[in-house]
Amino acid sequence: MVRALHSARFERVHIMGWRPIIKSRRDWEDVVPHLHDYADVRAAFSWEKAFKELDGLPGGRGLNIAHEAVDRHADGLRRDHLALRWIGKTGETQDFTYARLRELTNRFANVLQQLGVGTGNRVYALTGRIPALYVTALGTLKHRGVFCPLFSAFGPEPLRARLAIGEAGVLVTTEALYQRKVAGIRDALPHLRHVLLIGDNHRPSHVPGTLDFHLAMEQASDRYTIGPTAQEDPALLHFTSGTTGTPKGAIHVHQAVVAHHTTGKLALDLHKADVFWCTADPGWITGTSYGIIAPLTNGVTSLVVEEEFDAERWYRILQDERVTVWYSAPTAIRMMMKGGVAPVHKYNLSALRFLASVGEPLNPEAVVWSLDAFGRPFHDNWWQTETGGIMIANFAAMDIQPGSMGRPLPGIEAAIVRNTEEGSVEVITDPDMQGELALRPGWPSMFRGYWNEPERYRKCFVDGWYLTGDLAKRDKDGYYWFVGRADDVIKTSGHLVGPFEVESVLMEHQAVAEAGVIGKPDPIALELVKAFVSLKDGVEPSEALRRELLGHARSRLGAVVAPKEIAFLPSLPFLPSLPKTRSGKIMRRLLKARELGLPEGDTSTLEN
Ligand code: 6R9
Repeated sequence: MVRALHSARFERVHIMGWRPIIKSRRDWEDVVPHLHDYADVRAAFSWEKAFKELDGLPGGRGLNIAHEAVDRHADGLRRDHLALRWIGKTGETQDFTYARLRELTNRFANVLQQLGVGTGNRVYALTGRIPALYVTALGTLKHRGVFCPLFSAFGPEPLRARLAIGEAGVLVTTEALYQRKVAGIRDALPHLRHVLLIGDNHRPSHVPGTLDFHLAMEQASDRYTIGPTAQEDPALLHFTSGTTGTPKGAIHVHQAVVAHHTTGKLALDLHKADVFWCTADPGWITGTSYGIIAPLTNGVTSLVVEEEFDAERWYRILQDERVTVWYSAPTAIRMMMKGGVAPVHKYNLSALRFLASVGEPLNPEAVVWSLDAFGRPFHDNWWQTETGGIMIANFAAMDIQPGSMGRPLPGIEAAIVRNTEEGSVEVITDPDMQGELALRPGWPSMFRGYWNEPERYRKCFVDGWYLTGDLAKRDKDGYYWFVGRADDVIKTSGHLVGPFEVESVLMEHQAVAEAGVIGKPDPIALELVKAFVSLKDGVEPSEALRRELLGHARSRLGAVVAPKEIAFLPSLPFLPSLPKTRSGKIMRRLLKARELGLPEGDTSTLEN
C-alpha cells in the first residue's frame, strides 16, 4: 500500500511497514543542482578536472587555500560581493566583502611575518565565532603557517595537550579565554612564543607577555604576496580523539582545497548567489572545512553567527538573512524537534533551498520532521576529521532513504570490509552486511599524517584501504547506513571525546584509584559522557565526593568533555573493580553493556 504526501519539491512515499522514501521530484525551480545525475557526474568526474576549477597562485607558484578562498575573488568580479556576514551575540552585524577580507588577511600574514614566524609554524586559534578567527585562519594560510583551531569550551588540560603536541608557536585568543584557561598553563608550553589577544568589548588588551591583536593588525601593511606554496605543504592541523593515548593531530595540506571546493559544490550544492550558514563550532573540523574554506572558494556569502543554539533565534536568522543553504548537526535538529513545527511556521523561510547535516547519525524521524517543518528534508552526510571533507552524502537531486548517510561522492571509492585472520582486510560485496567502512586513499583532503606519530598513521591503512573506525552497511542500491563506532570513542552533542583523556583527569584526583569512561545513550546529545570510578582504599563514596569529582573534571576538562554522570564501583578486596582484559585494558564495552542491561558479549579476555 502506497501513500504519497506532496510538498513543493519532494514526494514522500510510504510503503506500509517501511520508513518513507523521500523522492526528489526533480522540478528544479530556478536552481539546477550541480550533481543533477549521480551516475553521470560520477562517471565523468576526476580530481584532475576538479583541480582545474581552481586558479592556482599567479605565475604558477603553486596552490594556496587562502588564494582560492579570498584573493582570486578579490582580484575578480566578486571583489565587492559579501564574503562574510557576522552576527554578534548582541545582534550587531559586521560585513566583509571579498576585497575587505583580502586586506585583513594580508594584514594578519604581515603580522606573522613581522613576528618572525616561519612557514610551517603552527598558529593556533582559541576563540568563538568572531571575525578575528576567520582573519587568523586565512592570514595564517597566506603566510604558509599551519592553522590549528581549538574549541573554546575546552578546559585547560585538553588545551595544554593540544598546544603541546602541535608545538604551537603562536596563539590567537581573547583576553577572557586567555586569563581563564591559558595563563595558568603557559609555563608548560615552551614553544609558544607569541600570544595575540583580542581585547574584551573592543578595548585594547594589556596583559603582560602578550600582544594586542587589533593593534598589531593596524600597524601591519595591507599588501602581501603569497609565497610559493606546494600542494603538499601542510596547511591545517585538526585534533581528534582516539580510544587510548593522547589526542591525534590530523595534518591536511593545501591540496585539500580541491576537495573542500568540490564537496561544497557537489554535496552542499553551493551556487554563487547562495547565502550559506554552517552552524558548526570553529574548534572542530566542520568549522574550518565548511565554516571557512568551502563557502569562500565557491564565492558565496557565508553567515557567521556568534551565539550558540537557540531555536527561535535560528529561525529568525534563516528568515531575515534569507539563508539558502544550511549545514547543521543532529543534536541541534533534535532540539528543534522538541519545540515542534509550529514555531518554524511562524517564519518565512521561502529562501531555504538545501539543508544538510553532519557529525552523528541523523534519526530517520528528524529527516521526516524537517520535511514537515521546513518543506525540505535534512540531507545527512558523513565524513570525519581524517577525511578533511564530505565523503558520503545525500545529494540535492537524490531520493532520500531517511536514516541512510547517502552515497559516496564522485572521486570517492568506499567499501565495507572485514578483517581476516591473516591481518589483512577483505571487501564485503554482499549488500546489507555489517563491516568497517573503508575508503580508497588518494582524495585531496585525505589527512597526510598524525602530527609526530607516524606509527599511529600507518596503522590506519591496510591493504590499500583507509579504515575509518566506523561500522556500517551498504544496501543493494549503494546507500551507506551507519551502524556505530568500532572503537570506544564517544560522540556527545556532535563532539568527539576520547575516554582516555577523561579517565586520566579523574585519576589525578587523590580519591580515585581507577576510572572507566563510556558514552551513555541520550535522546538529544546522542551520548553523554559517563564515568565509573573505583575509589582508593579507605575512601568512602558519598554525594559530596561525587560532586567534587564532577567539579574537578569540569574545571580541568571543560563542559563538553567532562563527565555528566559519575557512578562509584564497589571496591572488592584484592580485585580490580573495573572490568579489564588480561593485558590490563579497561573493557569499556562491558561497562556499557552493564549500564544498559545488555548481554555482555564475548568476555573470554576478561581478567576478573
Ligand atoms: C565531521 C565530523 C567523525 C565521526 C565519524 C562518525 C561520526 C560523522 C556522521 C557520523 C553517523 C553521520 N559521524 N558524520 N555518524 N552519521 N552522518 O564529525 O568529524 O569530529 O572527526 O567525527 O563522527 O563516527 O567517524 P569528527
